[in-house]
Amino acid sequence: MPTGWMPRAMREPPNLVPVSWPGPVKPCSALLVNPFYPKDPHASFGKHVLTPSLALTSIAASTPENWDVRYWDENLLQGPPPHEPLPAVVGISVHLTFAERAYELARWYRAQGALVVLGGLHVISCPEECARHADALAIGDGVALWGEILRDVEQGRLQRAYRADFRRPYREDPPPRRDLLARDGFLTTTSLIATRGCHNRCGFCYLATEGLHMPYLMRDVEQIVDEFQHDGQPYGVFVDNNLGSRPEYLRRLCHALRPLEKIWSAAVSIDVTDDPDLVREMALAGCTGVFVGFESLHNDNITAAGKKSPRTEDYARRVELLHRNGIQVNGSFVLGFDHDREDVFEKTVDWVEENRLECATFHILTPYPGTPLFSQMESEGRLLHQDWSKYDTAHVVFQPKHLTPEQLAEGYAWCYQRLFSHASIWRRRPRDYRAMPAYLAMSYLYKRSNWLWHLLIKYRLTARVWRPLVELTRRRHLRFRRRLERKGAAEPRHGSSVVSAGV
Ligand code: B12
Ligand code: SF4
Repeated sequence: MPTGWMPRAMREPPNLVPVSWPGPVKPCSALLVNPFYPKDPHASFGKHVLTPSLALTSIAASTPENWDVRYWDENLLQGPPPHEPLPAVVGISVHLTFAERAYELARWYRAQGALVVLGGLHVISCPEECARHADALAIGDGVALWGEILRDVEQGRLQRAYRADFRRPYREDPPPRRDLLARDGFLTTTSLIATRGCHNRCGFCYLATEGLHMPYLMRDVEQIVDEFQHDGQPYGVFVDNNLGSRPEYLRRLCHALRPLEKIWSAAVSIDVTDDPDLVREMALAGCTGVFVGFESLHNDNITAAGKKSPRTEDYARRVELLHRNGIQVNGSFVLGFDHDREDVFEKTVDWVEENRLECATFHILTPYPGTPLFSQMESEGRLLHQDWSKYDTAHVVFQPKHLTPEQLAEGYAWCYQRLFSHASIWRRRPRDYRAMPAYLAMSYLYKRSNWLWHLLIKYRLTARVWRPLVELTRRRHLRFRRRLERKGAAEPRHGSSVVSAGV
């Protein structure tokens, strides 16, 4: 893949027309904005349109009935968000990587006379910084807060900050407003969330952020089935941090999903393979791909991160178990841990190829503010800067122990170059020749089409291009399931080929 070239639309946010005076606002109207973030030149530009975030569609669902709500995702390349007529309230999601753009949008809307509410992960970890750019902050679960905020606006008593934790049973939450998403603009609009939290607390993960209490909560499986059915798409993506933290729940969910005859992918930790029967249940329920945080192939790195995980020597056997059940594996690897040396890059990609992982995602270790990793790096004087826009796991923001920052950055780029090369795609091809055409089509579309992605996104062609491949995959998967049901255990083969997108 040409990693140097990048269309402007993928690098820079759309221009905001300067405004010099406040205009009239449209009462009881709200706009929710997902800000632009620059895409990683090494990874696939298509990533954003494979897995729509559920943050704003979930909040939109709790909008009071007398309010209008609109949704705008700047990453869909349709220009700047609307401002005429001016919404009374603009809600903006803030993550550290796009915090600067969120603040720019906040300034623009406030200058015109709209009230700006900021929410999202960065508001939870850095509330003081965010408060300078907002009329109100939503710290924590936005679904619990959004309705209250809008009612307070109506009554002219907006507070500076609203707080809600993530302990409330969220089966009461209304289904997300997926109807607000551009249906043609995404591979699927069916992002689903069944659980919140994770049984692990890895020191580098945002779930370990100080003050964030997110116990593992599960929604009723019937709610998930209803939402999946109602959105009418053949493929769904679970955006849960870890769908497999409670195996018994996952089993119940699989039983409920099985009759739908749809396909789906989810993020799980590799210990989901402790029980081969559960893996089979997943396959029979339509799981065609898992996103697995292997993190590292060095056991000392896993131990230092505080992750409860099987030994890395056993990863290969577990990957094979998933493959035997027709489930493809997108492995996530973090580079730059304290036990990583110069050979980490080659060793990791060799392992990915040996085990024929259909996809892999690489991340440079990134200390998110508020996490134990951040405190450690700060106390050891190893943070290079606090420019949050570079805290995107594609830049080196700390001093690695056994590598220079340059070696880490180059090694990261090399990993993607090799993974996206023709040779690597070929080496990782499925053993089953029947799975090959779809695998190759999807790999080339996802990994080698960055020259094309901005056009597919801008002209809303994503669904049109992917849908036939998704439907082909679903049908193949149904045939595979019938064989699996008959045999009781699957023949060795690779899964169907919807890229199980992960972060
Ligand atoms: C879908 C997703 C994506 C999608 C879409 C991203 C997007 N911005 O639109 C894709 C695949 C493109 C993606 C890419 C990346 N992602 Co991502 N992604 C997710 C994922 C899996 C689900 C998000 C979601 O829907 N959550 C469910 C909703 C309901 O929860 P929520 O987002 O927290 O929102 C709640 C509150 O925060 C609040 N809230 C949020 N916004 C607002 C706004 C207002 C106005 C209000 C009132 C409230 C509010 O209310 C919501 C309901 O309670 C999360 C993991 C997770 N499970 O959350 C990671 C996650 C957000 N991603 C992460 C990362 C690191 C990335 C990447 C940097 C990875 C990479 N190297 O490519 C990129 C960067 C993209 C970017 N800058 O955003 C990290 C962020 C860590 C951090 N501290 O910032 C997470 C947490 C994963 C992880 N475990 O580390 N991602
Ligand atoms: S297993 Fe994954 S989601 Fe769970 S705490 Fe660790 S990094 Fe976070």
